[in-house]
Amino acid sequence: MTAHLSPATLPTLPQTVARPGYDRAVCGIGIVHFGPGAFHRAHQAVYTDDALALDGGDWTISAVSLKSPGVRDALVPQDGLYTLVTLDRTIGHRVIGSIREVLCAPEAQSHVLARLAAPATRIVTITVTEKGYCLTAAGELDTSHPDIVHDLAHPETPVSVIGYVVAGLRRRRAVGLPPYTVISCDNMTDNGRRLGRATAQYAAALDADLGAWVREYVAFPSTMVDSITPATDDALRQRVLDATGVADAWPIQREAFTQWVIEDRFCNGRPAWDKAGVILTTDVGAFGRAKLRLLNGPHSALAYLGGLAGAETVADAMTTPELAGFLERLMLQDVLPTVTPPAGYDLAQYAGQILERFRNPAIRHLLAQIAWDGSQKLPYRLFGVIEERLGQGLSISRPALVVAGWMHFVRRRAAEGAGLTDPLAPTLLDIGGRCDGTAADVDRFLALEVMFAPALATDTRFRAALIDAYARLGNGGRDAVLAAVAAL
Ligand code: CS2
Repeated sequence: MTAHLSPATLPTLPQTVARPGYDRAVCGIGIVHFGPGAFHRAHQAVYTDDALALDGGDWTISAVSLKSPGVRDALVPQDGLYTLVTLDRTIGHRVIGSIREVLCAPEAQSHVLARLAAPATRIVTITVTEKGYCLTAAGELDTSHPDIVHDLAHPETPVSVIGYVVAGLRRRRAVGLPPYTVISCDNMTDNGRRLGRATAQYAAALDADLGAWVREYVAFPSTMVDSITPATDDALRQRVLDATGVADAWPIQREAFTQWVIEDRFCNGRPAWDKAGVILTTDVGAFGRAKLRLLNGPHSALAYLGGLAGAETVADAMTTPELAGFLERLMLQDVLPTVTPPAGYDLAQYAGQILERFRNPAIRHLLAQIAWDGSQKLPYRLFGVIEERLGQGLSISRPALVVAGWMHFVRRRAAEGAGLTDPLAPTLLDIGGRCDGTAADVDRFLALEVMFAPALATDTRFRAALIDAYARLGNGGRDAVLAAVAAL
């Protein structure tokens, strides 16, 4: 019979499998994490695992899913343990122990709120993806978002992450406890500032004094997070079973490269993340913009243009010379000049390293995964580049081709009757269904106010570049797309 990963089977693992270097039983919970998907378990939980091994402390994690019970069901029987596989020239296997509690919020609401209000909780970290923050295109709290409408009416039984964060802060303030630091680990420009502003707006809508207290006492450091983390698949589960001899219900895979930069602003202590390789700095914005524009933007470019051209994974797309050439030109000629390098950074080298990471043959990173939530991702990844280039009177043909690629992608999904993973899916599929391949399609998309802020949507140069790019992509089929990327 197959043995399963658990504290009892840890000692039976082969020596080649690293395991927690600290006594899990004595390290209390100090962090509540919302959104324990693959990225959290590949990234923050791993840095915390390292920090616990190096420095100890009560900094283990209570991992809270806001919707689905899947992670809880997989990890509770394993006492929170899971295997991390790093895929590079050599393959690494390691069991991570920093998650000590796994909750599914809708089924454990009072437990989650009590955990947030506990004196020992000193940090809340968040990976809920761009859409989970309920922000408008202008970056304000979207008070018409159904989850926010719900939470403002029922603040003690929230459903949104901001609702939970504030419900916990409110309880702490009521009993005179200090707040926790709240750390967004999602791919958004100035993520801490945006989250801080939206949280204070929400708190003030409930109670003006609470809003003022949040503004004054709660720290929302901005972060830059980076590690390519393809979704878990059956091949990974089998790989883990073969390498460790035990079955893991939800192992995680990622590249060996990892980076976490955090603005050094905490209001209630922190683990020894610095000893674990986290960069603590006063200027995280430069790191964030460099990464969003040079890694995530090009990733989305491959997702839409590569996907239309029939490639399945990032590495596959990178073996198509037309796509790889376009990507390199996009990064070096269009994006790079808009990025101010963080101190000590050589941007050309950074871009080269990213291209190398995209080529990693050990990783099967599905373009379909990156294509999710385009309406949420593209503004952070690409629109800043476009706006700055327009501001300087520079060409935006290549970035516009990526946005037009997304439009063709939506159109194709609608035509095929296939679904879309995007919070705007119903609207997008409706637009896609009405597309007829003419310039009018571009206007249909540009009318999406939640995605295109007015200044951009009404910029005639942007519209003209999109119409040109949309036409260059023809019917959106492989030949047309490869010809279009090769020509730019
Ligand atoms: C990707 C990111 O899925 C996506 O949209 O661009 O998840 C990317 O792999 C990570 O940000 C890398 O750090």
